[in-house]
Amino acid sequence: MNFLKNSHFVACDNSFKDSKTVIAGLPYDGTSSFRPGSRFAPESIRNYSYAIETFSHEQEKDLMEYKFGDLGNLELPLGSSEAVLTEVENLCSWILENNKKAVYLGGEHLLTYPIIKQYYKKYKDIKVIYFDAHADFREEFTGSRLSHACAAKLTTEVIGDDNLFMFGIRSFEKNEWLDMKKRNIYVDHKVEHFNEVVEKIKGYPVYMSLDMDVFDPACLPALGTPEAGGMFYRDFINLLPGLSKLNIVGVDVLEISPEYDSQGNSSIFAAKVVRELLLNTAEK
Ligand SMILES: [Mn+2]
Repeated sequence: MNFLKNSHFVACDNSFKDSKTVIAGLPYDGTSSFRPGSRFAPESIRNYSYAIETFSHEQEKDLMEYKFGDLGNLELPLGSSEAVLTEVENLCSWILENNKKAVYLGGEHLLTYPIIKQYYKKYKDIKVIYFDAHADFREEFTGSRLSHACAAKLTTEVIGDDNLFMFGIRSFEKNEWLDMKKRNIYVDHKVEHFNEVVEKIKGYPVYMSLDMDVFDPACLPALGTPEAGGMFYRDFINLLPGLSKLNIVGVDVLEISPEYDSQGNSSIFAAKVVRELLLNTAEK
């Protein structure tokens, strides 16, 4: 495994050994179906992290008070999805063996699949909370099952239908809709119901997959596949008390395409979300 490192997320400057939670960039967008470029997001989010405070008044915690590290970007054999997924599995396995929590910065949503495969090896009772605008439940997309359009379906193949909890989904292809209904997949458009799920899954190891297109393109326009009708920043902040009751063992933040970010708003928005998630999972 090789890492390319130009900078680190603000205040995440501890060594891997000393860190309790590590950031890892996964610069892959090989199956993006509309506006590629999420491979550039990890570096962009890091750069913009210097424009925000390390302190969150929402959680009354400061990044400086904890041991966070940033591995940089995993060097990936771009061009081959299979080879990329193997590298991501190797990275994830190594982080888990060392008992670290991780915040993965993508990159596209297919990356969740190899990550979940490794988490499932370690935690057989893992639950996944999946925030997205899109169902990602296609059987295949343009001839391949290894596509970001199939990420949620691939996740259920690893953890089972009952262990996936999807929020914010507002875009379904007809067959996805029918398949998800038939299989009784948990899908809720109302994040207000999030706390009911929290009560159900607290005590279990939980992985959080956050496709940033769950947010409304009005506040976060630089996305691979923007979709009207999404969450706003305040909706996310309202999730934090629930999240802090959960045993979050890993997080991914995906699908920002910074080439469309002419004002930098989307990366700075994402940097603030990452700060809150790091602090939410922080242990001293
Ligand atoms: Mn999506």
